[in-house]
Amino acid sequence: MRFPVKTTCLAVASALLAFGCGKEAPPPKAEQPPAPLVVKIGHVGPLTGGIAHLGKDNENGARLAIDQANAAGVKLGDRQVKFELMAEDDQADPKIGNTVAQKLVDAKVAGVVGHLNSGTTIPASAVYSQSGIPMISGSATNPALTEQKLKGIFRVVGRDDQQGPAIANFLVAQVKPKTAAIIDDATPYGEGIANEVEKTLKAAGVKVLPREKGTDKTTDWKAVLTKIKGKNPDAVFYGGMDAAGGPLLKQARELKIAVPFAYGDGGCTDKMAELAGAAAEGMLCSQAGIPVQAAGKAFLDGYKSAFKIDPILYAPFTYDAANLMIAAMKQANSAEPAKYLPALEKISHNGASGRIEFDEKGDRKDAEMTIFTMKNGKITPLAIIMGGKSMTLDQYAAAAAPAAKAEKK
Ligand code: ABU
Repeated sequence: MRFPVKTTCLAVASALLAFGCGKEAPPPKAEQPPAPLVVKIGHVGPLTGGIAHLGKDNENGARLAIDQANAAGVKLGDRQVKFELMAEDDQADPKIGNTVAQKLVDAKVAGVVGHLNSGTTIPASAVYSQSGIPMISGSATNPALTEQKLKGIFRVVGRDDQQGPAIANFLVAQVKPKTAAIIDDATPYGEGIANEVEKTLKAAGVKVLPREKGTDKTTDWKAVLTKIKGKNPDAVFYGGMDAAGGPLLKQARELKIAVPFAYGDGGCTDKMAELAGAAAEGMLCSQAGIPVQAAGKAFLDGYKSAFKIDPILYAPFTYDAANLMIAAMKQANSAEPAKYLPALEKISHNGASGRIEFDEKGDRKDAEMTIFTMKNGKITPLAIIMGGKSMTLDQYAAAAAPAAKAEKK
């Protein structure tokens, strides 16, 4: 493009006059605050498939913690922080779990809440640990997760070698079975907790029938149940999740197997009543932590207001897991994993699920155990075992009241 010579000269001359001949330059622009520091936190669980309801519940817990932290405002150094949740679906499949773990590592997340299943969490934990990224599961209970002693790997629930004996001892005390049948879903969680229950039942003098197996996708249990019926046990324990455990109970009652059924945490949801109907009434189950009803008020009110539903099972624990990472970052004044991990290892935090500290393996110290029954279609706590003492929900609430007051919002 050609500019007319006359116009160009005039423009240059007036610019020189304006700034070079006594006229003041405009004041410097006010300094802009630095852009917020974006800190990504990953969450992984199954968001599709039979236990997607539990994966979404876990994700909601982590999301609530992040939304509350952003609303309250967090600064690291002189930078305002904006936390972002990267929520991924591992479909409860170990291979997909590892692919998703690598995706989060590549995206440079500062930490990961998850995964949900022991079967995905155990292999994925190696990916995170090798990359120096802290991971806290809010639901994986298989002891092998922390027995690997990988750096930066934690869980905020108890373990199946605590939960299995708790539900088995309750079954022995309440039902007094002479013979018990045990079925599992052949996953690390289902098989692992079934083994713990079997050990405890045998130690209490109960005869345990040869193990029966399905998968986490089994919905037709008739062949297994017919075999069990022929052996006439006094009680049945199922190691697995509610998606397969519900149809199991429904079909057992249809086959006129009337004995008590017991489950671990994976089968300890109201979904059991949805899947098994009236057949679920009176079932027993355990959780490797406090019941959701006993979680802190800031969590319960926040969850209901954000998602318009009640939390199901593990959401208080994933909420705590995300808050633990944020608290450790604040203590270290950094979201860099290598800088905040030492603070996380020695954290002491009053969370929605009670006081949380980790032992040297990354397990939660003094995890509570709860025993439930299904009453009027709702999973209802019968006993909370805390520090070796069994108490009711009301007694727990009174004992936990001082910590609940200090619950970090
Ligand atoms: N704790 C039960 C469900 C999660 C797991 O696989 O451990």
